[in-house]
Amino acid sequence: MGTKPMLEAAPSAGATRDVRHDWKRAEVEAIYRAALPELMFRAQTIHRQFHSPDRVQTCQLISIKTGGCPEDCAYCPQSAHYDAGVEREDLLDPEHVISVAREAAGRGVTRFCMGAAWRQAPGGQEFENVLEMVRGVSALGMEVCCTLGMLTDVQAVKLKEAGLNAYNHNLDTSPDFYGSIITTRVYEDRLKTLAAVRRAGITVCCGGILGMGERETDRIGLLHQLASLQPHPESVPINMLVRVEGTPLAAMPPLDPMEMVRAIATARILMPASRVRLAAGRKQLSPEAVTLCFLAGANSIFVGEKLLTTPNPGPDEDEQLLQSLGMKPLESHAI
Ligand code: SAM
Ligand code: DTB
Ligand code: SF4
Repeated sequence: MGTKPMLEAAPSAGATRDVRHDWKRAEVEAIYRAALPELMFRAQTIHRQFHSPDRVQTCQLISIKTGGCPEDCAYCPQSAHYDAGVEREDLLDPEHVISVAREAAGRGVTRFCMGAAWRQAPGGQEFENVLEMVRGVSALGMEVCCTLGMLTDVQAVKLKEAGLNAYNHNLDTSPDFYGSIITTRVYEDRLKTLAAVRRAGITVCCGGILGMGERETDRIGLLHQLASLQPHPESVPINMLVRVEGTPLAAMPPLDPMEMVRAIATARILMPASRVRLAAGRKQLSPEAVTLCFLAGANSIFVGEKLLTTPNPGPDEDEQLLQSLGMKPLESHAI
C-alpha cells in the first residue's frame, strides 16, 4: 500500500499558547455531549496542531510489588479487602526489573512504568530498591514512570534525583463519585501527592477509570478536574474498567465503548498538549473501537501481554493493528 504519507503533519509551533486551564464546567459538558461528528472534528483539528497524527507512544507496565494493598479501591484486584485470586508478591529484585525494561527497550518500547500495590511509598531498603530500579531503567534511555501510592516531598525529590520522568497518580473519577469507590482515602490526598510530584519537577501522569457505574456527569466532572490542574498532566490515562471477579465491581454492566471515545476526544480538546493514553481495557474493545479512540486523539497505549495483573493485547496483535492503520510507535525522548 501507500509509500508516502499524504500529510506530513508536524505539530505547529506556538500551539501551546492555546492551552487553557480555566474551562467552565458547562463548556466541558457541551464538548462531551456534542454531536459525535462535531466532537471528532474538533478533537482531530486540535490533535493535528499539537501532535503527529500517525504516532503512538508505547509504554510497558510492570507490577514491582503485587497485591495485599490496604486501600479498598472497589475496582482493584490488588486490594487486601477483596479476594480476586491475585498472588501476593514482595518487591521485585531491581536487577530483574531492569532486565525486563531492557528487553522492552529492545522491542522499541519507549516508556516503562513500575507499579506497586502500596497505599504510600515505603521508606528504608524498599525505597532504596525502587530508586535503584529508576536509575537502571533511566540509564536504558527510556522514559521512566512510577506509581507507588502517596508520596512525601522528600521521596518525590529522591525519585527525581534518581532520574524519574513521570509519576502516575490517578484521580479516577469525579469528586462526587469518589466516596462510592474508595473509602480509605479522599480526593484531597490525591491532589496533595500530585502537588508534591510537581514541586519535585517530575511530570504528572493522571487520569481515571470509566465504567465503574458512574454517571455521565461524573465522567465530565473527572475531565473538568484534570483540565483544571495547572499545568495539565503531561500524560492522561483513560482506563476502561477491567472487571475482575472477586472485586465489588465485577458485575458492572460493560461500558458503551463510545463513552471511551467521547472521553478521549474531550480530554484531547481540553488538554491539547498532553499525551492521552488509551490505558486499561483494550482487550475488551474491538479494533474498530480502538481505532475510534485513536481518531479521537489517543496517542499512547500500554503494550505487552499484561497490564499490572490483568491481560493486555499481545505484541503481534498490536503490531498488526498499528500497521493496518498506518500508525507508528513514537521514538524515545528520554535520551
Ligand atoms: N497503588 C497505587 C495507586 O493506586 O495509585 C498505584 C497502583 S494502582 C493499581 C494504579 C491505577 O490502576 C489506579 O489508580 C487505577 O486507576 C488503575 N486500575 C486499577 N485497577 C483497575 C481496573 N480493574 N481497571 C482499570 N484500571 C484499574
Ligand atoms: C493507569 O492509569 N493504568 C495502569 C497504570 N496507570 C498503572 C494500570 C491499569 C491496571 C489495570 C488492572 C490490572 O492489571 O491490575
Ligand atoms: Fe491499592 Fe492502588 Fe489498588 Fe487502590 S488502586 S487498592 S491503592 S493498588
